[in-house]
Amino acid sequence: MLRYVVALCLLAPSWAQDCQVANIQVMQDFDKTRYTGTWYAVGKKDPEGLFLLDNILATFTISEDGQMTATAEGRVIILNQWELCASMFATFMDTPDPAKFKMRYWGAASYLQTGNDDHWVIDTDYDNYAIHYSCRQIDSDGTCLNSYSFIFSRHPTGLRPEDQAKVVQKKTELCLLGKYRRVQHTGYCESSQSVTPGIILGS
Ligand code: DAO
Repeated sequence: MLRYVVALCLLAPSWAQDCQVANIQVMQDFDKTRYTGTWYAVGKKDPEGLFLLDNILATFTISEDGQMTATAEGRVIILNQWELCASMFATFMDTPDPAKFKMRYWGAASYLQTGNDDHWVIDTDYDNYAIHYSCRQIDSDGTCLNSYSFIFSRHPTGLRPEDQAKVVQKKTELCLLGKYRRVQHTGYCESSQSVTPGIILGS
């Protein structure tokens, strides 16, 4: 019996890191009410054709019907040259797993990105850090071909030192260690307006 327990323990880490999307462990007993409020993206693994660059924050709320919604903002460059602060909106459809949502998102202006993505909460302590993951395309071998992931913090200055190890562990389990970049908060979206390209062109 002991032999089987030892063998299982040895196998567990490789199972957790087999990079199969179907085997990704999400937050247990996720409580979306405790997730509400503002989260600052302090790290990001970009998808193909990235959209949000930096100064990214998302504010989650629960509407009266219990559905989670969010507003988000971030610096973007559209049409390869127009830099602006994008205001985005998102609604989240519940699924049987409380940490897995189907997200629909769109921009305040028609030239911003729209889409439907998974929104999985991998881990959070609700008060300091949260790790988000979305796979846009699963490969024939079950791994993810095109994923993105936000490391969120309640603090715009970044993660607390005591949360770093947990986040590194989760990045590893997602098979994304080394693929994240730091997301800066420079106040761009506070000082700039969400101007339309037409206005930029006319100025
Ligand atoms: O930046 O490349 C990218 C992908 C971002 C998808 C847009 C998300 C907009 C809404 C986010 C709400 C909560 C995370």
